[in-house]
Amino acid sequence: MKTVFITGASSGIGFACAEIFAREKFNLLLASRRIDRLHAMATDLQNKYGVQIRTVGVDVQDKALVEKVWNELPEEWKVIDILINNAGLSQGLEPIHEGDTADWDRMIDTNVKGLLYVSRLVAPGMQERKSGHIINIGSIAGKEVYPNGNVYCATKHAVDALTKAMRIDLLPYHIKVSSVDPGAVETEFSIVRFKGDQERAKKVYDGFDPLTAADVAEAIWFVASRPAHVNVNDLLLMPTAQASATIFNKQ
Ligand code: NDP
Ligand code: 8X3
Repeated sequence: MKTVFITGASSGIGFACAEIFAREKFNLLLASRRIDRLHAMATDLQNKYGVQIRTVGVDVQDKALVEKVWNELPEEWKVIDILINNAGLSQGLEPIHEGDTADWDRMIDTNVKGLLYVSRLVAPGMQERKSGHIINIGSIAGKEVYPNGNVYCATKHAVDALTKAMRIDLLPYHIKVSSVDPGAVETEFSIVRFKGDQERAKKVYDGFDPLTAADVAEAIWFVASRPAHVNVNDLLLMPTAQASATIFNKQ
């Protein structure tokens, strides 16, 4: 059986990926900070699909902790066929001159540095085995910038650049590198961005049908399940009612 490592699996897109990859009979290595939620979902998915699941509580911003958690894994759990670098967040939506620098640190440390720390540990095994697939979750915010999106957009542009760079560096080792870049998906993303303000978060999705986490997870599964000679470099998927980062057809 193959193993998929999904970061940010306790919610939203990562959670939906866990379900789909379990359905497809992958063993799951799941990571996020909220370990209780991971445990609960692992029990459910194990009962439903009979796959093996290992959960790790880790903050990807913490390089030493990421390394410790990885080093303590049993050897068989370090054989990763697919890495989905999904853990990420946005914090705040202010113009650059009013931004909270602690928010900037959290976004850069999670979306960029966290992705790098995890990839640095997983990629050498793929390189040795000359096989593997890294799927980075980017965003429409990695293709365009929008008012007050400044640092979040910069982190997702960095993910876009890193995806291209990884693809070049890992090419000799038959390792696929892809990115999946969604537009608006209704998850906990906006609740996190607006620091628990549920009402403000809900308004983001008023008047149109956003993508669901399951829509994005199905796209990720499509990318992951192409034949060996096919790589999807970049998959940008949007709600039908969204033409660009800021242009919506709201009813
Ligand atoms: P959610 O907030 O629902 O899920 C985010 C996940 O990331 C959670 O499981 C969270 O777990 C985890 N996470 C956040 N910070 C850390 C951290 N420091 N260490 C480990 N895990 C962390 O949002 P989404 O599912 O929407 O987001 C998933 C990805 O998709 C992100 O990279 C996001 O930028 C991207 N994206 C989202 C879009 C959207 O509109 N929703 C559109 C485009 C891209 P925990 O809190 O337990 O650590
Ligand atoms: C999340 C999508 O455009 O709301 O990456 O920032 S956006």
